[in-house]
Amino acid sequence: MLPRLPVYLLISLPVLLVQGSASSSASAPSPPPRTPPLLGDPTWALGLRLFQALRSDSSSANTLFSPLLVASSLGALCGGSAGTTASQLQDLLKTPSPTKAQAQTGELLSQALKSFTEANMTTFHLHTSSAVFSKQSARVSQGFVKDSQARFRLQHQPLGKGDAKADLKQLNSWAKAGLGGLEAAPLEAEIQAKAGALILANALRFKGLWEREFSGESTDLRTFLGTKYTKVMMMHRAGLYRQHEDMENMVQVLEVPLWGGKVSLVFLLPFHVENLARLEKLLTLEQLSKWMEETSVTSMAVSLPKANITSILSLQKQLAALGLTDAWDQKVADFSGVSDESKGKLHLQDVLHWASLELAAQAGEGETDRKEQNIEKPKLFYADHPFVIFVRDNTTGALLLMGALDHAQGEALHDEL
Ligand SMILES: *[C@@H]1O[C@H](CO)[C@@H](O)[C@H](O)[C@H]1NC(C)=O
Ligand SMILES: *[C@@H]1O[C@H](CO)[C@@H](O)[C@H](O)[C@H]1NC(C)=O
Ligand SMILES: CC(=O)N[C@H]1CO[C@H](CO)[C@@H](O)[C@@H]1O
Repeated sequence: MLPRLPVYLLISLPVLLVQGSASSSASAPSPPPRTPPLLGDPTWALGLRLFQALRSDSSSANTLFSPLLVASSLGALCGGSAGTTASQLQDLLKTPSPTKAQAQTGELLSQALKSFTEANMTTFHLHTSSAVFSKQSARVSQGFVKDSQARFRLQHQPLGKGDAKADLKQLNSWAKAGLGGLEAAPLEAEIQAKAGALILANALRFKGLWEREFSGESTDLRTFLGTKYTKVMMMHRAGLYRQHEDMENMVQVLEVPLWGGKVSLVFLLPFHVENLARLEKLLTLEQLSKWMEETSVTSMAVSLPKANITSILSLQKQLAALGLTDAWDQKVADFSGVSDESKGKLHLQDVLHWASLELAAQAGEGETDRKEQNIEKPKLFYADHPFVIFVRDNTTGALLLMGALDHAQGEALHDEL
């Protein structure tokens, strides 16, 4: 392991793609409109709490999940439950400052899911699947199946009659298909599904298409100063982006829109090379809202690693820690809306999540304003060390993905300094 050298010793300035004087510089950028506040949104509230719970396990490296998918699948399950099982599910979807009645949470999630999937292929490449698996359960109500599919894209899948190994194989091959054939590492957890077990599963693979391409000529091989030092391709682009530097907390916030402006990637990058523990302690909804509000359009030279963030998670432990306790217990779980023969049998076994996000250079295709922007004296955003990333839908405000890149895959760097 290399000593942690100050960052300025390890990087030299990137080559910037600045085509200033050549283009007529008339087009003044209009600052993008304000996005709905985070505080009233269940995807942000649940996403942040889950993120903290996942990251409190210090062995976690490269975390990624979709708060929107988790929230909407739990929302669907909530529709099939009653009693304290239902109220605990509702509590998970509560927001600190509800702008709408809690009863409308389902509607909010359903619309966000729809808005998100409609942007497939123009704004991003998306593969996604959600399912509730059931093991030898009593007849599952057709009303529940129809409603969860129509509103939350949650399909019902019976698990086969085989043993735990066969179940695991079925889940893994379902996930691979859901990820559009991605060769992800399989889930290795023990799944001991008893009769009546329900397993919620989400799979999502995402590759954003930028509003402006990170040009191939301006990529180069650099060192990513993650938990291990690796060689990665860095992509560079200069442009006008919303940015904020929090001097006190030493965090840089950057928003980069995807094609069409409907969805943005938001990066939180510590000023210096460090692991993300300090930054993660700062992450509250209030702090995030504040950061987002304080961003302003700035001339930026942005450098991002070409990288994949991939995560395979069981969220059972974390959801239990956040207050979902009854659903797992065969004796007390009440999923009477899923099946009317459920008493003493139907229970939630696990909540599984496969997610992958690719950072690549590509922009979207078609009509858009491709005029080069006139960038003078840009500020640097140089993401060669761990950062936190969000993907949010600007029309609904929903949080599509939340994650952290602690380590970028690449050739290990030997001691050559
Ligand atoms: C997005 O479009 C691609 C290509 O048509 C397709 O394979 C994929 O299933 C679509 N994703 C969703 C979520 O509809
Ligand atoms: C990310 O994953 C995709 C799909 O497997 C692959 O094509 C791409 O090369 C990967 N990128 C990096 C930088 O490893
Ligand atoms: C912040 C931002 O880019 N806003 C966009 C959100 O989406 C609408 C509808 O596509 C656009 O008109 C906004 O410009």
